[in-house]
Amino acid sequence: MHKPTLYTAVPSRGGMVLWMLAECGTPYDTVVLKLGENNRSPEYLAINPLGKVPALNVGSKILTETVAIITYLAEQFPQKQLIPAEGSIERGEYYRWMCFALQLEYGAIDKRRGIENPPEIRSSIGYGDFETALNVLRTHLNGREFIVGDRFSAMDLYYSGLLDWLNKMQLVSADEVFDRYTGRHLARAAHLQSLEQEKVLAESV
Ligand SMILES: N[C@@H](CCC(=O)N[C@@H](CS)C(=O)NCC(=O)O)C(=O)O
Repeated sequence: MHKPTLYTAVPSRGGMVLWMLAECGTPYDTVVLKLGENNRSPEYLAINPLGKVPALNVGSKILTETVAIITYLAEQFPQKQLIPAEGSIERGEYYRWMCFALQLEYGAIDKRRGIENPPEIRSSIGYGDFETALNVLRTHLNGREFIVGDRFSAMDLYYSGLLDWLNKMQLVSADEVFDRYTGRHLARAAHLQSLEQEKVLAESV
């Protein structure tokens, strides 16, 4: 793979990509933006027209959307086994939980805005209602180490990052199942390494 360049900000979802790059053990360059200052510059809008981070320049193309970036990276480094085998049912489950994560994320934002979905909206909006969706995840993770299959994948990385964020935003209260799940994965060496890298990047801007 072409040496990628990560456009990020600290703190931001870019932290998850730093973690993933550390899991892959691949060299990369970084460009650190200051949100609200230079992420809407014409130069950056040419990279991501939404003016958001993270974005990953992989040479011929730019990738955006954190979960797409980490999934792409997982596929680039098959020897790291960070995504279930192509064509396996576990890969299907990986996609299931990938789509579910995005629903949950927007359910959380709705909750943060104090939006309670009335029944007619619940029946058409993908996540239904936030608490029920969260409970589906909790029930799935109860007694499991990994969200799919029997080894750590990029989807565990994404859910650990998402649940950690929901916890910090106080959108999920202290919970034994989530705490055990995220605690295990956030303690991974690659995550700790990415936190150190984030500190360095924060000081560079
Ligand atoms: N769907 C995108 C969301 C990206 C996003 O919202 N990034 C935030 C930081 S975590 C951002 O760049 N905000 C700055 C802005 O919108 O001005 C992803 O998953 O990567």
